[in-house]
Amino acid sequence: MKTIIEPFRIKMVEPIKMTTREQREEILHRAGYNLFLINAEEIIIDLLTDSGTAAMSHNQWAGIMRGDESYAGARSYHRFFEKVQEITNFKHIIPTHQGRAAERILFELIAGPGKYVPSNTHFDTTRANIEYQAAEAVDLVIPEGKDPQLIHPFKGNIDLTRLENFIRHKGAKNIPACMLTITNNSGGGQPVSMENIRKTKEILARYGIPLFLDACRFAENSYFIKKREPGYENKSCKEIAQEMFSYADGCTMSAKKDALVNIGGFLAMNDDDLAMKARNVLIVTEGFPTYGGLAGRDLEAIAQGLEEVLQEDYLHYRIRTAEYMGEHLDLIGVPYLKPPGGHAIYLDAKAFAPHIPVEQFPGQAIACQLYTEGGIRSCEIGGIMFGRTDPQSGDYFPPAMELVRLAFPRRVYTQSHFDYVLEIIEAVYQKRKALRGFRFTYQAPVLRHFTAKFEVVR
Ligand code: P71
Repeated sequence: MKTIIEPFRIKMVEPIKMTTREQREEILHRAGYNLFLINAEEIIIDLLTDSGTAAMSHNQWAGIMRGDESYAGARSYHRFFEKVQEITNFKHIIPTHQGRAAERILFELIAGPGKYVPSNTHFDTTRANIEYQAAEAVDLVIPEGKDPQLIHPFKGNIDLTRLENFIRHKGAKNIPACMLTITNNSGGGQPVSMENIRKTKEILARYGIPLFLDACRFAENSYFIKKREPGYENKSCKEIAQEMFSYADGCTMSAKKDALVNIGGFLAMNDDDLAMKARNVLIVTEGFPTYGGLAGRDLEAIAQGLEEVLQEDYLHYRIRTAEYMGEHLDLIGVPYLKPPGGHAIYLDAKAFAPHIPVEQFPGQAIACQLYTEGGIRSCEIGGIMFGRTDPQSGDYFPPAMELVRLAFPRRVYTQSHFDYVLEIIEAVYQKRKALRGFRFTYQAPVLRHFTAKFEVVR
């Protein structure tokens, strides 16, 4: 079947405001060519992020009404706890207001100067929280994971040989934990195989190092395992998720992704002593351990979302959407990171606009043109986000890939919205030779992509 049937009906709508090309040119100019600085009302299709942008179901909204707002031991906390425990089987589950709060608490307790935390690829908030504790975040994804055109079923896998060499070289006592980001967001939303998770755990166990999953997109990762890894085709996504978590000692979670909610997260683990310390930090900075900075109704919505996200009809529709985008980009010859990830399509900007040098941010040129052409907001994941300039020499170090991420909010847009996005990408691609690069007119010292301003290089 060519048509993706969204496995839901719509009973509440939010109008999209249409704009003209002239209006968008003016808006973009005013925003200093930074899409983060454009108001959401001035966007037609918003693919900036899949984080916190999901549409909740009728059952989640019903849960919002049922939320128990008691300070301590609320009914909603118990429902949340039981659901997370059913999937992860972790002993301690600590709610937080979002993923980075869980990261901050974990790394405050285990990281510090002289410590290393390896991962397949750390997401930027995870890296920032490790570095904030003066520890080092190390990315050890397999080489296939860095080549946008290469097809491999599990491009999110960690390089097991490099991991073991790294542990031997740095010493196990300096490695308080290893992380696996499932799916690997910075590497293109690519999955990690069950075999890779299991073998990572085997190596770590020999050295007494705990494994933590960055579990934001665990359900999408489970579905990829079901579809791509021999032996899992007849297992349910929930069983696959349960097996993935069984190899880990804990996890951080941004519920804004695969818990289908607009805010929330948690930190989970088996270690009693670490959990006690984490709860104590939580009480100082987030809230009492049975709500952790969230309202009772949020916990209720997370519990319900975790139930819905593992339904196969939903996951089929979800992964099929990215695949569908990939198939159509292939037909029109537009280069993108292959195979399509779980939550997004990433255009390969170096191949799309080879005439723009990386110092002039080809990804930004494409992202801006997608906005001017069709009011689409995407996100540059390339030199602006990850490039570094040496303060002494002034030398510029670009990242391995220049990408433009079009991330898909969950259950928000229909197939016709995606067809429109494809039309706009095609129009921009046809006129790609006219794309011009950008230079900074303002940049902040850290996380510059959020607030930077640019001008066009003529
Ligand atoms: C995404 C985000 C949201 C985001 C965050 C920072 C800059 C731009 C966009 C958030 C993640 C993530 C992974 C793998 C932890 C977090 C933090 N992703 N791990 O992709 O993808 O979660 O936002 O709830 O704090 O747009 P948090």
